[in-house]
Amino acid sequence: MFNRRKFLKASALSTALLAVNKNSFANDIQKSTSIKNQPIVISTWDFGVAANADAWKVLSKNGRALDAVEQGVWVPEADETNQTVGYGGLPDRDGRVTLDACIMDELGNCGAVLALEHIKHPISVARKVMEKTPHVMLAGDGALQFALEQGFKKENLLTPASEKAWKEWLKEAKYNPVMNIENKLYDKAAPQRLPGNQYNHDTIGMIALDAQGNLSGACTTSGMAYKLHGRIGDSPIIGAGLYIDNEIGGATSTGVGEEVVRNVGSFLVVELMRQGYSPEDACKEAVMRIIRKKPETAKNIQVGFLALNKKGEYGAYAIQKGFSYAVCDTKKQDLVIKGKSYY
Ligand code: SD4
Repeated sequence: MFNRRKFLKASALSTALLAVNKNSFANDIQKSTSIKNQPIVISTWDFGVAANADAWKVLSKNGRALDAVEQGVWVPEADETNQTVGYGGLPDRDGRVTLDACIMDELGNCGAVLALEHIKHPISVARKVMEKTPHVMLAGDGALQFALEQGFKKENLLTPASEKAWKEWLKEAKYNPVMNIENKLYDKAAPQRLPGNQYNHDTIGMIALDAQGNLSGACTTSGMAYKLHGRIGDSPIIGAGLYIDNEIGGATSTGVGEEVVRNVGSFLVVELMRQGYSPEDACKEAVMRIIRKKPETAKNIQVGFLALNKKGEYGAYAIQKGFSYAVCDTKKQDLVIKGKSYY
């Protein structure tokens, strides 16, 4: 029979245990941060290597993690051969390149732009939203107007290669937004994204820990190719595509954003690390939530999480095989790791 006193005693005990766990993790962190911090930067996909290298230029000079992540993700944003981030990104179904990005610092400040057009570096506009306005997010025309007021240049972001791919798609115009070619199902749907093309991957999410022991993160993407105009994924949503808590760690995601938003994925990963999960286990549990809720959907989509904790430990987990991430620290500058996956 249900015994209220026993129940209260048991829940008080588990709260106490939780408090002990939490404190021991906090103590561990304190110990590790009292040692001089080793900077580290991690980011999604193989193209993260080049992005990390630029972030490292900041971190290796004792620079701030926030500057490192902004500078790092500029690399894929400016790379026209990368058709999933920034300039050269594949357009929406109306042929418009709309970009999503967000940034978060060690103080919990954050900024984001949603469906921003014509600006090559949406991450820097997101940073301006964070630093120059009392707001967190600006969308569409308002985001563009703000960017122009801040001195950003208006550019055409649709490159001939992306325009050609879109026109190919228009022939059938089948509304089957494609993402993550490592899932074979998408090879047929997106023949321009064939394996072997090192730039055929998606969003860049980057997290850095600087020599002062502070964390920051950035996430930037052109989103789903041929999406409905105005569709927003997880990438510019704080808590979904990116989350940083300077006491615990940071997380970011890539893949089908709708499932990440439904589960507030990156926030979940950070909260699991707060409970004592390792970065990889936290990412795995966040992936398992998606799989448990929608096992049939999950079979055919990719979602990957990547996390870094305050001690500089990192890990990742994805639904499908093929998710990779790049790591750069004092020991190795161009490490690419294949993330573990459920399938
Ligand atoms: C989105 N999560 O727009 C992004 C796209 C992505 O790997 O990350 N693809 O839903």
